[in-house]
Amino acid sequence: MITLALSKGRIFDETLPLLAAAGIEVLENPEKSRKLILPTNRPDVQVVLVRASDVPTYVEYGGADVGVCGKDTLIEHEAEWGINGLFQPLDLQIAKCRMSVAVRADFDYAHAVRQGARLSVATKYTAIAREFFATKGVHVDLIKLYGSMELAPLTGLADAIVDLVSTGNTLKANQLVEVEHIMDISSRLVVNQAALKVKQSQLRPLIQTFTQAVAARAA
Ligand code: PRT
Ligand code: MG
Repeated sequence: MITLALSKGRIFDETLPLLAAAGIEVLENPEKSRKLILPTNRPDVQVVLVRASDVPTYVEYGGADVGVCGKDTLIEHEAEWGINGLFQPLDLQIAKCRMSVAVRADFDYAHAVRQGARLSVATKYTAIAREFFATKGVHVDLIKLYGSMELAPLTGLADAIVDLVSTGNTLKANQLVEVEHIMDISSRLVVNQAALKVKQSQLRPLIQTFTQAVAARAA
């Protein structure tokens, strides 16, 4: 049996076409079903639904053999726990977005940086934010949040946020503007290294088919 860890929402939705390319069809809709283990048309493949930030943990400790998660999640997981026994063979080029710094439209970020001001920055992505501002030589007080980062500058909780942006609509709707592009983000295939050895005959062809499907889409 191969167990694939996915999170509901965009990662699940955007992984489906890649699974289809490998002849794998998930037999239940996670938005409708309450099941956490979803069968597929292949008796030897099942999908487990976990929180996006739990995907690396599941795969690392063998609760799943493979998984799909954002580079943002992988960087934060690695900063907190290290990455042990996780093989990352492939950038799937799905769930694309960018990690950015945003502030209120009336906040002069460039001026604050020039002045060497100390910035308060609210984010779920503390490792990425810490590294980015340290490299830039800007002193920051990081405030850890678990969601709705956009609210922080509006309520005076923080001067800036570090968050993911795709269309930019959420920022716009909250009168925030992007002032730094930290990095581009997409989702990766992650594989348990021990499973890769033990289940080689099942996992290698899967990785190969995914690789071909990603290349075919890019062409
Ligand atoms: O929601 P939960 O706390 O369980 O976890 P999660 O938010 O990490 O999971 P999920 O499913 O929301 O996101 C999974 C992965 O999708 C992330 O780790 C990213 O790699 C990727 N991804 C791609 C995004 C976005 N695009 C994205 N736009 N993740 C989140 N967003 C959010 C962003 O945080 C902001 O609130 O969407 C909002 C901005 O979107 P726009 O289109 O208005 O700019
Ligand atoms: Mg989310």
